[in-house]
Amino acid sequence: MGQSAEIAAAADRLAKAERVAVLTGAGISAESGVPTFRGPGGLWENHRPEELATPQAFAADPELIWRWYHWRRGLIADCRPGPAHLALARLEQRTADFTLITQNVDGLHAAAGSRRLLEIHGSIWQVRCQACGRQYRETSLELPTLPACRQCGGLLRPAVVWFGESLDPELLRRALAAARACQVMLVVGTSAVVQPAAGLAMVAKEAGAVVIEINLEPTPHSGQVDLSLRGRAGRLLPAVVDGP
Ligand code: BJW
Ligand code: ZN
Repeated sequence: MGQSAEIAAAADRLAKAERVAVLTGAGISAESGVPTFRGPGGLWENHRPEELATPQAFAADPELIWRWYHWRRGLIADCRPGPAHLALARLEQRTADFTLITQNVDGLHAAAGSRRLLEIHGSIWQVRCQACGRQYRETSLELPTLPACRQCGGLLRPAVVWFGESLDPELLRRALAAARACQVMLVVGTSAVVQPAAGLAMVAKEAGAVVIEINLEPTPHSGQVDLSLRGRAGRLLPAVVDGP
């Protein structure tokens, strides 16, 4: 099948589905200017995400980790949702049962208008106090390198999920339920190596859903899904959502 036939097949499946789940990763925000984690340009000052995104790294050197997050918050603050984010917001409007599961912490899906949204790795715009546990939204780009809790002065951390930490059990429960119940799952812009997120696509597949992948590169999922579309999310997703 050529790519235009694949796009038409994907669009047809999606148009007929009443229950749709979507799993997104950093690739969907790449065209908005948000750096991905893996692949070209995905490194930060020669550190790998597996070295930075851990509670151990934060405990050992909170300044290093906060510098990474301050840098990313500054970049993301200038980014706007792209055509792929907007296509998912349109898809939500017309789909009776819809769940958007994102691994992204950038907030661009909400900015595009998505509401039935599960941010399973948290948000870069939320902080949590290490001392009193309070969590709140903090969007200032003028924070000190080591920001302190408004309430108790304790050390804040980004309210995101690091390696070795559990996902919010309620969000994970809802994500798994959506994966089990959907007729079509779209998997967009994720390298599909981080668990449990990546496993959601196979949960959907095993429960009988048609799984459609959109990615610039092949992933561990590519051989197992029903359709694997190779290219930019900003081009392919609007075509799949609105029809070619
Ligand atoms: C485009 C594009 C364009 C680019 N268009 N496409 C089972 C087996 C083995 C290990 C584990 C397991 N279960 C749990 C683990 C441990 C671990 C894990 O998965 N490790 C693996 C790496 C081996 N998981 C965890 O620790 C999770 N916690 C957990 O499971 O708790 C219970 C438990 C703990 C310990 C042991 C067992 C159980 C938590 C994972 C948290 C991940 N956190 C991060 C950081 C979030 C905060 C932050 O942002 O700072 O989440 S890591 C980072 O990776 C971030 C992302 O959400 C995540 C996924 O990355 P993503 O989105 O896929 O991005 P990339 O960059 O990898 O890929 C981009 C893709 O886009 C590429 O494919 C490009 O081709 C594509 N692309 N441009 C289309 N224009
Ligand atoms: Zn506090």
